[in-house]
Amino acid sequence: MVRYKDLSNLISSSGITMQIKCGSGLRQFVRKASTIQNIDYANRSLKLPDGAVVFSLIQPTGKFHLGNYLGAVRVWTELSEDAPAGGKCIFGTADLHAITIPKPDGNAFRQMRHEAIASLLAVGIDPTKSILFHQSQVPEHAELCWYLSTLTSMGALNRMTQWKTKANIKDTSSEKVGAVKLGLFTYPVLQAADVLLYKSTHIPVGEDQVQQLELTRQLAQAFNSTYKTRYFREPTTLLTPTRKVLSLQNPLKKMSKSDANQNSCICVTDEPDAIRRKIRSAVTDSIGHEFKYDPEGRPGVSNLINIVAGIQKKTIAAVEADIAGFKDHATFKNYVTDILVAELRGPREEFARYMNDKSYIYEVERNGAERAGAIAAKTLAEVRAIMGY
Ligand code: AQP
Repeated sequence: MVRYKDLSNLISSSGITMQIKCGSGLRQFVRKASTIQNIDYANRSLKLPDGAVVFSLIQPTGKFHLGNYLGAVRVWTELSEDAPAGGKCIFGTADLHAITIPKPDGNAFRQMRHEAIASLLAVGIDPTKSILFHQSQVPEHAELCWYLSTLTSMGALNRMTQWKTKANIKDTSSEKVGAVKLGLFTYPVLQAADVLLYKSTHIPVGEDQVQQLELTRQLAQAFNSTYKTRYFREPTTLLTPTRKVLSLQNPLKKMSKSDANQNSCICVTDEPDAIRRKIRSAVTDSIGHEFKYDPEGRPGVSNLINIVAGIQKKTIAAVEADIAGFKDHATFKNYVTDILVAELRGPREEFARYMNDKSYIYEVERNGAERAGAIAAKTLAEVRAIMGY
């Protein structure tokens, strides 16, 4: 896992900076590291190089939450509003990955897939500017995954943290390892195939994906060196300042769609009353006379400050200054609630509108699959030729 501090050091050590502009007038600033770029709202500016291919998926495993929104999908919208010249933005659902955890029945899953597309439209992704599709609609993902799996060592997969977290394994000598399903263990190989299939250059994700994207880069190198080619480019990870939103009930772990305790998550589609109730019950601490950012000493309070900073695109210091006069938890939590309710009103209303228009969602999915499929088919034809098939 990359800690915020390590990441900042890594990024600032590169010393390279890059201007980025967003269509909404929002301007952000990105510092360029060799493999990770940090989107820094405080300095503003966001412009990807010509020809950039921005790619990211989200699992349709439940309602999108604040972590998905602030860590990933809001910036997808911002990037696609001003898509790079000669480049592409490709977003969708990771519905093949979604079945690596306990599965809902077919009808419920169908509904979750629709909801995921409706949520992406609701946060403002325009399907005329971006490709929006379901991973399962493009069979080339699975074929490239197979080719890449022949280049992936068990040791590399064993070092990945996600399968251990999802299977609740702390020690790899545990007996529980034998019961882990192959799909969960090899999840990062499919993820590498997703990214490389579109020759993606920039991958906007939350912090939990950093390790898997490093494997993607290694597999791109392994393919190139095995087949003596320069075919695959190594993609750059794009991280937002709110790259890790924590559970409201246990601020030592990340907010997660599949968390059994739904009070741990604020969903993008939550009604104001639900947001108020969840923030009121959010775990904080007993210090009520001041509210400061201190992730180790005060993780619950810090998480709420981080959420506000993410929504308002402010620095942590600016949010601390705004709340400096607060003298009790009720005032602090009401402040956070009001900001969340105002921010999520638009996406909630848009989500309801799209869910009432299923035929439009089908059309978006069909059109997206056709466009994604055309790119994927070309890549796979080239990959097969390189490999000698
Ligand atoms: N808590 C988070 N903070 C910041 N970013 C987050 N993301 C997820 N959780 C947080 C980012 O959202 C994108 C989509 O995530 P995903 O659904 O593909 O997978 P995930 O990371 O496993 O998300 P969840 O919510 O925890 O899903 P479940 O519970 O189904 O496994 C990614 O870019 C991710 O980094």
